[in-house]
Order: sequence, then C-alpha cells, then structure tokens
Amino acid sequence: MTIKPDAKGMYAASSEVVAGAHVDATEYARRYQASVADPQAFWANEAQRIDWIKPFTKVKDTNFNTPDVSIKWFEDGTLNISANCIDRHMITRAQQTAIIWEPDDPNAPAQHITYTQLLEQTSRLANVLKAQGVKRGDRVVLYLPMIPEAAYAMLACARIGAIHSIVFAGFSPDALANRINDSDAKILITADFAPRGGKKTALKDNADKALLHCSDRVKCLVVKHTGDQISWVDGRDVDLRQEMAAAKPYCPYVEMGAEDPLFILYTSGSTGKPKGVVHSSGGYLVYAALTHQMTFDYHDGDIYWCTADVGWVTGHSYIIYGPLANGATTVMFEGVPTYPDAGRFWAVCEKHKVNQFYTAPTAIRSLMGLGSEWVEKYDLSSLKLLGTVGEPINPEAWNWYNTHVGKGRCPIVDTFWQTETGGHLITPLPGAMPTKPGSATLPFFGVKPVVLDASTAVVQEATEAEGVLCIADSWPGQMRTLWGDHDRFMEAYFSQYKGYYFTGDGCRRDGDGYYWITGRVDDVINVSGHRMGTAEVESALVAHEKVAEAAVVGYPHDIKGQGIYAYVTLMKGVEPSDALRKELEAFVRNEIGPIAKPDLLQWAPGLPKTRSGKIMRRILRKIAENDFAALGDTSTLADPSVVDELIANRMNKG
Ligand code: 6R9
Repeated sequence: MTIKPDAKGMYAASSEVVAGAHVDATEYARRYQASVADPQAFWANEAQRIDWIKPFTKVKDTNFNTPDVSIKWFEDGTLNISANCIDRHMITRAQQTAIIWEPDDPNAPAQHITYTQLLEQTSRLANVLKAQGVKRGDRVVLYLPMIPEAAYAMLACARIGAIHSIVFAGFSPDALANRINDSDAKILITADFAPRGGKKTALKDNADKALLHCSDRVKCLVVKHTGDQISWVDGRDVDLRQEMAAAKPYCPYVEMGAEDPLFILYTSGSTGKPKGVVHSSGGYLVYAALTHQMTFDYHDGDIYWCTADVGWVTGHSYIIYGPLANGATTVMFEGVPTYPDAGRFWAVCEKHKVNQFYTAPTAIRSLMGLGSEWVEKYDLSSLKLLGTVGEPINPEAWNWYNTHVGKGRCPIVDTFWQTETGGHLITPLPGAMPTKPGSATLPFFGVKPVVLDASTAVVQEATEAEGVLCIADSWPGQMRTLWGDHDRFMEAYFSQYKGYYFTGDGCRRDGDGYYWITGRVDDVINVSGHRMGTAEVESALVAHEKVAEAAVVGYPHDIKGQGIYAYVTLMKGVEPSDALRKELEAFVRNEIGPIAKPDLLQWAPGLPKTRSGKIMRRILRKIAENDFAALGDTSTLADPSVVDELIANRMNKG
C-alpha cells in the first residue's frame, strides 16, 4: 500500500505497519508520558532488557547544574557488554547470523558470521589483548577498515573491560597520533590497507607515521587484510590474525560497573582540539538497544543494515551495540555507495534481503543525482523501513528516497541525535506518528527537549517556537564526561544555558509540536554528515609556513549539505597561485584527513575584524553563502573596505 500525504503534508504509516509495530500512537503517548513523569520507574523497567550480573538498586542519579554536573544510571549494577551482545544469545541464537559482512569488492564472497563464531573470534581477540598486557580500564585505539575484526575488537575490549577509542580510517596520521596520545592508549589495532571504492588507503603506513609521535610502549596489532606489502617493526608490530589463530577460543568476560566507561569517541567541537566523548556501559547499552528496537521497529529475524562506518557514533550504537544486544542480524559494509556503480546499496539490499535500511542524507542526495534507474534495477521488496541520520534531510531527497527506494510503502525515520547522546533523541517511531519530510518529529522516551531563545535563554513555552535546542533532563545513553577534562565537559554542554544540556543545534517547533533541526549554532559545520570544527581546519591552515591567518565557515553545498569555505591571508611577500592553493589543500588533508579539505579557498588580503581584533564570521558566512544583501551592520569593522574586496573576489565556482 502506498502512503500518501494528508492535507497538512503528513505521511501516516499504513495500517499494516501500524498493526505490526511495537508501538502505535496511543502506546507512544502513554509510554512517553510515563517516561517523563516517573523516569525512575520507566528506566528500571526498560533496563530489564539487558542481563545484569548484579542487579542495580539505584536507577537515576543525575544533576545538570554546574559546577557539579554528574550523570549516573544504574550505578550499583554490574554487567558485561560483550556477554550481553553475544553470550546471552547462545541459548536461542547460536546458529543465527549475527553479522553479514559485505566486502568492498562486489565479486568477493560475503561472510555470514553466526553468534557462535562471533563469540569465538571475540574471545580469541580478547585473549590476544590480554597476552599483550591489556587490563581493565586500559585504552585501545582502533584504526580499521569496516571488516569483521573491527566488531571483534570492540567486543573484545568490552569483554575484558578495556576502553576502545575508534579513529575513522579516513583520518590522517597526525589526527591518529593526537587521539592515541590524548587517551594514553597502550595498543593500536590497525590493518595493512583499507579498501574502499576499489582504492586502498595505506592504514599501516599511516599508523607507522602516527606512532613516531607516540610513546614507544604502544604496541601495534595488524590485521593482514589485503595481504599487500607493508613495513614491519619487530617487537612492536604483531600479526593479529596469526595470534588469534593460536589463542584460546574462549575468554571469560569480566564483571563491569554500569558506570565504567565502554568507549571514548573523539568528535569535533567549536574549539580546535577534538573532544573525547566518554560513554558508559549500562545506561548506554540499555538506550542503544531500546532505540534500535523501537525506532527501526526491529523484529526477530529481520535483516538490518546501517551503512555508517564504525569510526562514527552511528556505527557504534546502530551497527554493533544496539543490534547485537537485541540479537539482531546486522550488515557491515566495507564499501561505498557508488562502487562499482551507483546501484551498490540496492544490489546489497537485494542480495541480503535487507528489511531496515539506515543511511545519511548526503548519500541519498548523491545517488539521487545519478538517476533513479540505478534503484529500479533491483528487487527491493524486502525493505520495510528506511532511516536517515547525520544532518537535516531536504524534502527533495526525502521524496526521492520515499518514492524510488521505499516505493511509497516504507516509513522513513529521520533520527536526530549526536555523538554525545549515545542514541536517538528526536525521531519518529514507525506506526506511532505520521512524518513530515524534513522533521525529526517527536522526542524518544525519556527525552525532554526545550527550545530556548538564543540570546535571552528564556524557555519558549508556546508550542510554536524557534531557538536553540536543549534537553531538560538526563537519559541513560547520555555521555558522562570528556576524557580527562570534566571542566570542558561542563563548559561545553552545561554552562551556556543553566540547568540544561545544550545540543549546539538550532531548532523550530511547529504547531503540531514537531521538531525541525535547523543546524548548528556554534562553529561546527556538517560536511556530508561528518562533524567538523571550523577551528580545526583553521589551525591546520595556519600551521602552513606561508599562511598568516585563516577563517573557515560553512556554505550550502548541493550534495554535502555544507561545504568548507576557507579564507586565507598569506604571509607578507607571498604571492597567491593555483599551485599554492593545491599545496594548502594537500596540507589540510595531511593534517586532518580528506574530509577536511576546503571545497572553496579564497585569498583574503584582509579579514573583516572588529576594532578589538575579533573576526566577524557572520560576514564571512554571508559572503560564502553569496548573500551579499544581508551582510548587516559593518560599521563596527576596523576596515570596512576589506568586505568589498572579499565580495568582489568571492569564489563563484561553488
Ligand atoms: C549521529 C550523528 C551530530 C550533529 C547534530 C546535528 C546533526 C544529526 C540529524 C542532524 C538534522 C538529523 N544531525 N542528525 N541534523 N537532522 N536527523 O550524526 O552524530 O556526528 O555527533 O553529529 O549532526 O547538527 O548536532 P554527530
């Protein structure tokens, strides 16, 4: 049955979807009310979905008021995350596929890894880590392609109580070194090469470069994945597959406290240094599992595919922890949407009979641009639900996704959340609320969004409101601190709007109470769904000897959502040239990674500054957006003429 919008442009789920869904509209309203009226009772009950070694007696102990921000859930309970994601499924799912691994090369065989095999491989890897001296609480950095070992390594760390920190394989050696050093990790797990879209990234080579800047105590465990030639440092490098083959096939799991950290994940903030977001064990898993089941309306036996990389939070919560805690079959994809051609996603959906498909708007937009004939070639009748994450989805992309991929019969869940939130905050539940293209709709259980006026910090009580998005109370999946810097944690998230968690996003609430995320209000930009701090790119640029000053802003980009626009002032006497532009682009790639390369780079003999020397980014943003009419007041500038110069030379290729 095809879903048609009603007069208000709302798409209601079909009666089949509603009838089969875990929650319908009445049940959503009832449970949401219960969750905010009595969080203690609601979460005590929901926490029973996971296995505890020692049951908790306390449920929620949280405080959002500085300077004592403290967040604890189920704090006296104990559990093991790996046991929850694997061992407890042995009774009923030993032979069920836990992970379907689809390699980059479409002609290479996919792997179906059962829960039994997952237990064995995770155990072997855990035993290798133990043999390398890894103890409870130690940090292990993963810099891996999307291969099964990434899942084994995450679960192996959890099994022995080590804290993993995954660094996306697209990051540079410098970025990797900074993360190893910031978390003081003992072990780096990497691979020889990362194949993606038919090309190979030299991960081991990058790891070698990174380790030059790290303590020589850091061991490097290497997965020989492609088998290509790599250099080898005896005494430091370990062949992981060889050691796993020799290790014992079972490793007992350790009893961890609910509040013990499960992982650190670095993400961009508005200042230069990335933030090491710390997630807990108990609360995180309860939240990841519950949201995975409800948002995707996951039922036993479904094949679920999230196309993210485990280097991002989406890969943590919705490829590994949420699905596996629920005993799901989760697809892990090594490749990219356009290799060998623009039909790859749909070929994989057909091949593995995927039921729930979860991806980013940027991927949808780029595939939309390549034509719907790529979708029509495949049988997508297994699909029941579609999801998006990472950035607002524009109505054109939503409609294309709905029409060509979902054939008008699959509900679309537009899930708003963040690295910091651990799981979905605002999202439709299929069958429970009609959707509107571009809106993340209503809050998940236990989440209390508030809209505050950005400058007065006054809470907007009316249903229709616009401002910054804060959350009034804690939910179990929330981050607990920033690694080694609780003050920065309080400063970044709880100081601007007293008593609230500040998301950094702007939003609008419409007359139906639906939330529309309007984008970041801080100096963070969202490029292809990846978070990037403008300050990070600026510090990479000014590290170049020919650059005197740089200012970076976002601008609207058809495919990426936002593009990176860099204004660069050169050192006195240095002449701009195309060669230098290329050199600077390569320099940024090298400092941070390919995702940080400026899309447009403009030479700026001067930057618009106030008399006190502060760069007026508002003006730079407007110029980058080609919106010269709305520059606003420029009278406070030290030298207003620089603005005319910048406008005259605006890069107009974008
Ligand atoms: C999960 C993830 C978080 C930022 C967030 C917001 C943007 C994410 C969105 C969305 C509109 C959605 N964002 N989901 N904006 N609609 N459905 O993406 O985490 O990488 O930390 O990014 O992404 O701006 O603040 P992360």
